[in-house]
Amino acid sequence: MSGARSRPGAVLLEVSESDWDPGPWVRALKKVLPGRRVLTDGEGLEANDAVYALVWKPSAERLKRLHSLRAIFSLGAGVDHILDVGSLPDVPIVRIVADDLTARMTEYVVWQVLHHHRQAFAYAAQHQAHDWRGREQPAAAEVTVGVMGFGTLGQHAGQRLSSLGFRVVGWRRSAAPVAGFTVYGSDNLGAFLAETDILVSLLPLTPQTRGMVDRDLLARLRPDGPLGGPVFINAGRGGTQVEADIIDALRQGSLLGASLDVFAKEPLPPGDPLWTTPRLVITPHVAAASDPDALSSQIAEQIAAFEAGRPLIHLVDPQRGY
Ligand code: NDP
Ligand code: OXD
Repeated sequence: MSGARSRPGAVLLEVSESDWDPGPWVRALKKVLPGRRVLTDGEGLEANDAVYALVWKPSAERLKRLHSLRAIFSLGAGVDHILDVGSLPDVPIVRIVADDLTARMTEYVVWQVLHHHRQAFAYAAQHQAHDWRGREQPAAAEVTVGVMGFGTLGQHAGQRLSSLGFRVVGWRRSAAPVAGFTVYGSDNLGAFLAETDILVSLLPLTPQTRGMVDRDLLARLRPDGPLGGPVFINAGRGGTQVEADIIDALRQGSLLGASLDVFAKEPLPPGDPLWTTPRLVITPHVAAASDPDALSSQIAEQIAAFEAGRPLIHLVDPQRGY
């Protein structure tokens, strides 16, 4: 017993993605958790002793075998990949909230908003046609960006977009106010959409948000804004969108443009019709990658605080789904 006490509980990295390289995480974690075993799934029976599981798309079977487990850490900000596993051990689930990840997401959102605002598709076509003509360009202040999922990432991106001059409104479950922004709650979706020219979704995937961005929702965006039509950007989760409806809206022209970083099925299959849909930017779920060096120290600090009897922070509410 005393021997077990003197040896700090092991950490298990459990990631079921075939092309995932655990090396950078193992190296970063060993630096910030000196003296602690950092195991990967390959370590078989020894892995069953892990006290903390650091996971991305974990397997239910593996989690069930961790009889000493005290907490699960998501290796990302989202946790649908954990909650989807089904019956989970009854331990706290912690997600990533970190400046590095937040800054990366804001970069992506600002990049895509500017891409559509500055008419990048139209100028790319003009370039191909050697067509030297300036297009009418609305000012940022004339354009309203509506951020669905106005939480940690949404508010930070919203602040940066505001400082570029865009009008930014937020939509969140609680409708809790955020200084400097108009914030709508779940029961005010219609009013939020009606004034939105560029819709940015940073929603988590939950039973409530699954499939919510469909043709009906897209049809409620402001149709006659200064860009000539609405735009949709999704860097939250692909399961929140109905991809056939986005394809139709882009082909029919009711959607001026779209940017998708996340998809119902990832990797996006080679023959998927999204690949050939016009005025669509596709990126392979890279909006805000989890950087092992930037994020490991936060996980180590949480473990140290927890073992010193202080509460874990950034806890997930499994009932709410995020
Ligand atoms: P937060 O939990 O801080 O924010 C989530 C927001 O969504 C909150 O504002 C919440 O409302 C709102 N929300 C949740 N459910 C509903 C609902 N049913 N109706 C209206 N609003 C709702 O999460 P983060 O901002 O840190 O992350 C958001 C998501 O971004 C992650 O869950 C993940 O899926 C995705 N992500 C994607 C990455 C990528 O590379 N593409 C990288 C990192 C994250 P309230 O504030 O009232 O609780
Ligand atoms: C995350 C992600 O949730 O990368 O952090 O998708």
